[in-house]
Amino acid sequence: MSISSPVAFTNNPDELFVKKHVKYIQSLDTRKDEFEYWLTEHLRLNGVYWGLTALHLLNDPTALPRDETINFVKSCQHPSGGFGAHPDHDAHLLYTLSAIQILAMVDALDAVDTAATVTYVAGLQKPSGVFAGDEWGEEDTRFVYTGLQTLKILDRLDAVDVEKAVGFVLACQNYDGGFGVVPGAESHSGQIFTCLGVLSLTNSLDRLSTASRDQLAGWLAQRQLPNGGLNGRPEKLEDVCYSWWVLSSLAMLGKLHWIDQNKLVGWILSCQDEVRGGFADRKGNAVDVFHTVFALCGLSLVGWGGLKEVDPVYCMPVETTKRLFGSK
Ligand code: GRG
Repeated sequence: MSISSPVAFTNNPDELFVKKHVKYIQSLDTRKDEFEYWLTEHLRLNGVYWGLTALHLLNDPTALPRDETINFVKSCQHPSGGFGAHPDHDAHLLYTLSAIQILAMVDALDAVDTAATVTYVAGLQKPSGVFAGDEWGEEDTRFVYTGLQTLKILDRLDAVDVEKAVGFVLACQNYDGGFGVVPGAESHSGQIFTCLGVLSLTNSLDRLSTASRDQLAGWLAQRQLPNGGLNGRPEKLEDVCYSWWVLSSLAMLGKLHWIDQNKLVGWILSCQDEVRGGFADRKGNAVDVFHTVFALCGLSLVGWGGLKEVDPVYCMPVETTKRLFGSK
């Protein structure tokens, strides 16, 4: 999905420390003598996806070595077809999507057994249409999105019951227009992203009425706080990652201009580490790759000059989704 915001947005390129962000991401895999590196092993494959997406948006897609990246992804695949976060970790849908997204970005989907991946993902759909995250059974809208996006990239949505999956997502919509993890659960912008993502990638957004889409966009616009930052739900603190979950949702609804983009950009930029690179959840806190990618995705969605365009449905560069799905 390509987004053009009706708000003309101008930026000063010097305010975004592009080279420092690239260096920060490259440094992440060289910190094997640090305790924190080993504490985050359970997120390694997600971390590679976040870092690689950020590097694509920063116009430096080869800053991570392609062959090593592919070999690492391969080493995380189980005979079941699913992927773990690290070799010898259990398979889970969250890592399986990251693996397939990484391979899609480096154009190497044929490096792994994708037929087995389709069988793994399809086996996690339940009679209600929801997906479980793994064999242990936690079920919610995050896994409907991760399952369906994985299959969409592999061009195998036919392997599951898409109508039932869409029905489950629609049943998660609340009286305030938002969506939660399961029917009746509190609206949260992270879940709104996953639900709108499912509706978008299955071409079902029109299953929401115009009034309901407007109500939802209004709820999302209210996530902007006086300092310009966005929170994930009412009465909560702002966090840079909502520059993705909220903005991508508004983009899917065609309502990016319902927030003050200049104010948001100023707030996102204040969360950079100007010395080491990377973004924190809030100004002055420690940076990490999760907040770094979603800060850059937010800047990309509002059209920050010099960044590559991100696809609000797939959270990958538009260059990749165009190659996969053709221009929309
Ligand atoms: C491909 C981008 C992409 C995602 C894959 C896993 C997933 C699909 C989506 C997750 C959506 C989600 C639930 C995002 C929210 C993450 C987050 C910051 C949760 C924090 O929740 P709380 O309750 O924070 O700790 P608040 O801000 O509500 O206090």
